[in-house]
Amino acid sequence: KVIPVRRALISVSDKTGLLELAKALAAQNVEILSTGGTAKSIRDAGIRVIEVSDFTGFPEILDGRVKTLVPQIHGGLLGRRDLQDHQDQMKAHGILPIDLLCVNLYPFEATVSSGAGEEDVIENIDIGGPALIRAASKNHSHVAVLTDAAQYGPFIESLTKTGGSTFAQRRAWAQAAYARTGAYDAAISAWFAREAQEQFPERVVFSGQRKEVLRYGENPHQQAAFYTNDENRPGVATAKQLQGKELSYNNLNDTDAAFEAVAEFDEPSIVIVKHANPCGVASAKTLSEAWDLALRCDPVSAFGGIIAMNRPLDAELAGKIVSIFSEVIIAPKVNADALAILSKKKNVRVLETGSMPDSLAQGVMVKTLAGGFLLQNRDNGRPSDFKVVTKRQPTAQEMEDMIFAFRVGKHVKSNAIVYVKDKATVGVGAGQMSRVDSARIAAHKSAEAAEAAGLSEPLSKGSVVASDAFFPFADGLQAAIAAGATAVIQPGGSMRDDEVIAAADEAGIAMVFTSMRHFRH
Ligand code: 93A
Repeated sequence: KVIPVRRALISVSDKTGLLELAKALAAQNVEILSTGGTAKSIRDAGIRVIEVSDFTGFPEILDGRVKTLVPQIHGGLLGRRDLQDHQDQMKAHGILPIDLLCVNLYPFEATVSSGAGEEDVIENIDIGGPALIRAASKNHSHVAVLTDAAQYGPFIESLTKTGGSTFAQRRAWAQAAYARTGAYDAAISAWFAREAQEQFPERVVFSGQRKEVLRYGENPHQQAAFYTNDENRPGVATAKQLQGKELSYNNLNDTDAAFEAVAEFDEPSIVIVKHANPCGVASAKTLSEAWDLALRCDPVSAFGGIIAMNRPLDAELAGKIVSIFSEVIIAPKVNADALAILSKKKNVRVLETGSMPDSLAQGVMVKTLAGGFLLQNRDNGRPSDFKVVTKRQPTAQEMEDMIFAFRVGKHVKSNAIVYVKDKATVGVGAGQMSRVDSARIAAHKSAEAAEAAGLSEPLSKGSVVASDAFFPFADGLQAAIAAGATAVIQPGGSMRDDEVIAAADEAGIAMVFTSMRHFRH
């Protein structure tokens, strides 16, 4: 049965399609009620509209937090047309029926993703809108509810032809309406959950399951044990060991560093780690290609290293890996033919994790110090704001390599300097007390690697370079320029940024600021 529309309430944050709808309603002599901003848009288009506050005699108060949360509105949406008792009560309280509701909500989700601050986020929690939607949808036998501009067209068509809408239409719109308010509340609760995780309780208790007592700690005179406390995170704590000697304390620490680093990349990638620092990282079309490039970066350090990958380990790669001595191999999956090849080196520890972890996941890190400990969230940050600060713009290839280099740098101990070419590291400087030393060491390594590969020029020639924190002086940058880098990525924010930018401009290289630092100590 078609229910005619005589009175409509429109309250929309997103004004898309609003005027077409209002025009169609006005053409059918429908009385339009509306809230502040929406009423203004309709009025400005020359269409007759009544402000909700005029309709109810109650003003919008509390900065608009209370606009439509009044009995005249909710009574008008909820009153049953088929019950005399409801009709009598509405009459007694001066409540007029509202036959159509059109609402879209404050843009909570968009506000959160824009990175807005807490106050803005909270203010964008719509209360009146969902209340209206839920009320009208409950009474869908009598009231039509539109929550999406895509529904306006079919509604207008039906209104123009019949003066109203059918039960089937109203029921479908009610279902869509509850889906929308449900999703909206889920987004709000997810925001609260994320916020809560960012704060630590007054008293922190660490608990875990002892997985094994280790032979010793970092050194043979230290006792050690391995505890696990998150069985859902794929990685070293939950991996299955397929073969090899018992894992040592240092093996576990290094393997974790390698696997967490390789999880940063989407393409087939390899990370080789020594002493918790990457000494070769590469992404390529296949794991086997990535391996060749990762190994090229520092074949000397790769000896006795930890090898991590983000794709199933196949026979081709296994054949290459066994040609050098390595301590641990960790992969989401190890194919049977690959394992058969690795089994010839029965000491090498092979770990299978089942899947890859989410490198953007939240987590808490702990570091003990004498008489206490430090807690922090894990560094799951990724810069999204790349600002070119030099006269020269980076090429697309340089930009891709810089993002890769910066992401590798996050997993290198500070001060970290990482040279990259074609999504492969070609020189890594780690853990130095001065940034210029890291830059020089990385360049030196790249020259050595080129020599080992029989190349005449250092691999850093024509590379890009990433620095985990800003260059305090131009000297670190100059070392990179001397090594042949053509583009630089770094957080920026030094007192001497101007000098550093001038040095880059003078050398004709491109430089990008990320505004995000990746210290790792
Ligand atoms: O602040 S509210 O939670 N309180 C209300 O009473 C209320 N009524 C409608 N938000 C409220 N609305 C929302 O205002 C609607 O859901 C819509 O998104 C927005 C439209 O405001 P304006 O017409 O002033 O642009």
